[in-house]
Amino acid sequence: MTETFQFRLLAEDGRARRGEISMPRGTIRTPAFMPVGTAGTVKAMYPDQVRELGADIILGNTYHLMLRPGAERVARLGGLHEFARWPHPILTDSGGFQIMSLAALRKLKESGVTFRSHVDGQVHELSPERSIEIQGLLDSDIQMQLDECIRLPAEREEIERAMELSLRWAERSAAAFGEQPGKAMFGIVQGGDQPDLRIRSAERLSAMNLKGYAVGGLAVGEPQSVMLEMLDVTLPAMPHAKPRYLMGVGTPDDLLESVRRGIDMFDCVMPTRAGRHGLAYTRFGKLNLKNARHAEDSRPLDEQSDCSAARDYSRAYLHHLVKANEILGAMLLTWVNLSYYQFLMQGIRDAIEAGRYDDYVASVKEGWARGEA
Ligand code: PRF
Repeated sequence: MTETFQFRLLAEDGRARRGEISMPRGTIRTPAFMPVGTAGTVKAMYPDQVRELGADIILGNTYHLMLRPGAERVARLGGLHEFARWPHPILTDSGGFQIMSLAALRKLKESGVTFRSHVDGQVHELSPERSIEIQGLLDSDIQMQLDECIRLPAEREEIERAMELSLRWAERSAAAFGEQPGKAMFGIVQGGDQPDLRIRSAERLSAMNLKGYAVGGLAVGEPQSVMLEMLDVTLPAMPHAKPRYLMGVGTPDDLLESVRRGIDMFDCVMPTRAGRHGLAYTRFGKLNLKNARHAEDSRPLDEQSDCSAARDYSRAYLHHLVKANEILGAMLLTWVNLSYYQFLMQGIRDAIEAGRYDDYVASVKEGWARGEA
């Protein structure tokens, strides 16, 4: 641990990177997967359990926490780490993306965005400055600039307008954040599926000399091939010596392919949300526990897993819990999925260090293709 935010590259294999972010609340081993704790909880998991699986950092959301219980209230209660009993690093998203997907009556202006809360219908305003203020009240370790993310497909003019607005908001967010040695504010590259806009966004953000950079506006309706092409053109235009975070991604295959192209950090609701919907991710691929073929299957999901939920409970029992809508079903499958995601990240980090990343990816995909034992 260090007094200041620092990123070190420890090993590289092709474009894949193995690194370490050090900050006062802890060290983040990269490539890292950040479980999503939207409302101050990684749904269906105890904080200690999340930590034990190997998560060095979790994600929180400005949008949800500003509406409920309110940023000022969290600050009065000692900040988000104390409130949620997670003493390790927290990254918070800035709110723009969640407003676009959840809030009603959104109005976007140069100054910021006005919206109606999905909780109680109250009208709120979020500007780049207010977003950074809220993230500060939460005491977030890695804060994100306010940006505008456009769903794909979209017109080039619309993508360009949102990208340019996001660049101006990056300047304002950076000014509001100021100098905070133990924390970081990341800029967000936008530009949709337009290579030249992606490069322009990456270069203009790079010139702002921020502590880290995210790639936003992907996994928003385009095929995986387009997302990977955008990473191919965007990442070389981003600073080599700073962390690179791909927002809201993705499937296990997305993680493998994005790390191959130089991504260091991810967050996604996929393992937690899928767990609450009866889906399990394992070394053998994705399984739907709702399926009747599991009803009398006494085998566990993966008898060799380090995760008790994957090793010690039968598929028949998990099937029953999911069918009966029991809380324990969501808990066990969320545990299985986060365990698999962290297992995958550990494998990724080890393989890069050993200079065997391509072999590792091939062997993981072979396991998925072979299916269950
Ligand atoms: N911007 C922000 N948060 C995000 C995204 C974005 O573009 C995405 C897109 N995949 C997920 N979360 N601020």
